[in-house]
Amino acid sequence: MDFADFTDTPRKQGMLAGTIFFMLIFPIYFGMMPGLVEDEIIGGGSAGISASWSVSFIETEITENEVQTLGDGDTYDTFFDLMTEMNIGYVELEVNCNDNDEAGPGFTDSVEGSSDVSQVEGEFTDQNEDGACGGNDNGFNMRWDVTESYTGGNYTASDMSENELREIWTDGGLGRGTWSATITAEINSPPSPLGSIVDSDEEYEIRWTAVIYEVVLQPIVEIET
Ligand SMILES: [Ca+2]
Ligand SMILES: [Ca+2]
Repeated sequence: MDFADFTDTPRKQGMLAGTIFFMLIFPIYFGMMPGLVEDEIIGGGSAGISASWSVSFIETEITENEVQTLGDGDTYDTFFDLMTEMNIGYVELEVNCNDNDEAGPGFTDSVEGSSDVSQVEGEFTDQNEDGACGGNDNGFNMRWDVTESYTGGNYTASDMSENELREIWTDGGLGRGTWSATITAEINSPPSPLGSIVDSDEEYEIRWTAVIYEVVLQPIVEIET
């Protein structure tokens, strides 16, 4: 049997071409495989390769709402137990109130709040806020970034590896625990000619929100032509 026996029909020529193709391709394929497999195991993807990435975030909110009616000088302690397997972007406390118990302006109720982050994992700074219950200002907001500089906005990262990006977009396990704050009501009432009290209390809506996220990294492939 000589070489002509392999090539004397178009079918045999095709088979021979296919055989040569795989003889060339397989060593290249299997030569690359260990590297690809290693990256998958160590870094969850192409760990060492710097490239451009589209960075985006899939967000979910964990919320807790309550409404408390407080009289002048009353205080109320609110608690938010936060536990999640996902990354925490930030935690926010909003206290809203809208005093419409008087006809005119001048006796608007207000609220003060001070946080207690001592039962939360990490070094967070306590905040003090206050706000009137009317006008442009209904109540107050407090916010703590758990992942540094978290906005949730999409962007393009250049010359970064996947691992470098995943190190940026992590909360480091912080922010878990019990967030809490004490709010104090201030009620203002106009003097009534009949001696009765026009306004004696206010309704305060307390809303805790934790924005948690999963980071989505997509390589941007540029094909040079
Ligand atoms: Ca009032
Ligand atoms: Ca009121």
